[in-house]
Amino acid sequence: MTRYTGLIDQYRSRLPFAPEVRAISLGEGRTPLIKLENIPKDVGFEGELYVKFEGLNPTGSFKDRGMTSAVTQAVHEGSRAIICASTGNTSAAAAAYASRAGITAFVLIPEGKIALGKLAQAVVHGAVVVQIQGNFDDGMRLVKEVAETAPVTIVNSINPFRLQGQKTAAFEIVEALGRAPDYHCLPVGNAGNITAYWIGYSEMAGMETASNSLPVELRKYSTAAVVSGRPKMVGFQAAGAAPFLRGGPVKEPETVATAIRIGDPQSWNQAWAAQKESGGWFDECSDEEILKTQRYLAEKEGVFCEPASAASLCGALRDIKAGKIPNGSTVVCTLTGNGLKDPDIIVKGGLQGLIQVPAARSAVEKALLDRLS
Ligand code: AN7
Repeated sequence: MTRYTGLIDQYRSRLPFAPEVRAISLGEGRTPLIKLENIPKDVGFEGELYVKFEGLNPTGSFKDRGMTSAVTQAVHEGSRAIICASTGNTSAAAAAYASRAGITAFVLIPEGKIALGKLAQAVVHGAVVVQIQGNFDDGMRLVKEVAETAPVTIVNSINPFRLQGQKTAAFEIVEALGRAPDYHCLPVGNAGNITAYWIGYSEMAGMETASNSLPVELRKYSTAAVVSGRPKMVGFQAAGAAPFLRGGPVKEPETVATAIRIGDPQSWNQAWAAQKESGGWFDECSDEEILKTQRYLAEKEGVFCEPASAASLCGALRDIKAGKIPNGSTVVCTLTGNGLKDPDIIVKGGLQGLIQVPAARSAVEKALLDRLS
């Protein structure tokens, strides 16, 4: 047995890091690919339906994959500070990896629109938290402006090292299945993750993609084929924040899934390339559908993801029912973040199953028996 030390050590030969580059890691990656059992039966699906549960990364989201590589590179280049705009998860990861590296994290977050757990994470790890009176897109614009002069490294997904780390999720899926799935479904906000998976799947198949944002001269790593074939990439957006469905930026994005409350995705071209090259599509889910799917997954399978993450399964199940994803297919949905980050959303939706009784044996027994009959 060797101790798992994170995805850079695991996949260094397939990443743009020389052997001597010290990895800044919290043991991210190696998340479970859970095969759903009850939901496929419930909807009459005879294929294989998996969720890649990225909520089990160290800070509770897939951002840790991108942050280990972005911070590793920043430290390697001698940077003393990183900066990002965030709807919450990027800032949580940036804060944690910066503290691990002993550098400063500046995070710009939209006031009042991030899940409380994520805000707590940024604070507890000692990031400098700047709440702006604007949304993520405003924050992203400001980060780019400030970084022109200030000595800080941007760790949003416009930093190509972010996507390099995130592509490893596709590696893990291919290794687990022994092949690429037929369909891969993701929630889409800033569109970095769908781009990263497509880069990862393409490299596993030894194929080129126009989605790769890493400058060619930095691609000193193996892209040797491991399997043949790539999945169709399917991206789901929240209906109130769906620029890929509207054909251009959305000025005032609004959704309960605050993680993907983004109107002007930075990886616009790369995500379109992934969709076109793979033969996939974009679609949207209403807030109501998203929250329903979040609960359905939690109740039926024991997996608690955050609202934005549920968009992938929400759309996949709709496309399965419609036959757009044929019965018998192998489908993977990425659950990007952990439901524990945002307990408010569940409490607001109503605490079904909560019974109040006096502290007496008879009352508790009656409550049990009523529900077993
Ligand atoms: C749970 O944290 O953009 O399409 O600033 O937190 O790669 O942006 C978060 C995005 C999906 C969308 N699910 O991924 C941020 C941020 C969750 C997320 C997305 C995010 P991208």
